[in-house]
Amino acid sequence: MKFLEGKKALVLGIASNRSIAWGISDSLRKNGAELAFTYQNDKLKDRVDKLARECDSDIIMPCDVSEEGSIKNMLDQLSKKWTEFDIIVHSLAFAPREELEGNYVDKTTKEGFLSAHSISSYSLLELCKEAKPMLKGSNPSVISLSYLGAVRGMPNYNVMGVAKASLEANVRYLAYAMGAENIRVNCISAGPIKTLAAAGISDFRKMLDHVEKNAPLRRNVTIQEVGDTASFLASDGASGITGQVLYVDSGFNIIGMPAID
Ligand code: 0WD
Repeated sequence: MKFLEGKKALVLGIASNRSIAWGISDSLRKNGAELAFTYQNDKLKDRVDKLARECDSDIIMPCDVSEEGSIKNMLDQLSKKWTEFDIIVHSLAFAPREELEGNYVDKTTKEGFLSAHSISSYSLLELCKEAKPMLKGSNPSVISLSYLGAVRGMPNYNVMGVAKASLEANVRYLAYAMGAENIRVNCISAGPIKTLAAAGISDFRKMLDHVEKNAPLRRNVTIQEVGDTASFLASDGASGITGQVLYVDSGFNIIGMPAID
């Protein structure tokens, strides 16, 4: 028996087959989970539909977390197919592109700050709040995605780093608040991976090169590796783990200085 057999997972944040959410979906499916998907807008609908079919799923629903009521509407729609489910994958974030380069102080606006926090962090709370009555099963698991910029100063990551710090604190408070109902909440802090969202970060190529040269494993990670870690966190094997930030980054977060050649 596959270790996620009998579990149902809702996945938010697929934009392409390079998305981290796709690596996670592929792994969850291979390990036996049934899947449902959301797409942010009509432009992405066909692409998400095609990827859903690759996972034997015909449940795809619109959800733009920045729109009032969108999460609730999506869950109402889902409840017609599933009365209960086990896993939420929250793999989405946003900050205005022009604020993801240059000096944090000069570039950040109040509007950009608020939208980055609302879409990248608050949406996880709203999702948990609305989905809680449906999150049942042996060991329900909520998984989000963070980045090292939450806890370290980074060039260009700017307001997104501050929003990720909020997300990581949000994960701890959600874990604390929902633990009594046996709902676990964790996030994976992934190393840099070339996706559509990453393309919006200035000098992203240089970040990939830097990790490849300096991380203990001397390479970047893949969406498959992040996916397999998410499958573990979603499984009964991780039933004692909640409120954690788990690094899948070739060990980059532990280094104290760059490699000396
Ligand atoms: O290096 C990377 N790629 C890393 C990404 C390293 C560490 C963490 N992450 C995080 C991201 O910050 C994000 O939280 O992983 C998560 C997934 O990001 P991704 O897979 O790199 O990016 P992508 O394939 O672009 O998917 C994210 C999608 C959006 O795509 P675009 O390209 O439009 O930004 O998030 C979705 C959207 O489809 N999204 C939304 N979904 C619903 N409502 C919204 C929204 N308002 N905004 C963005």
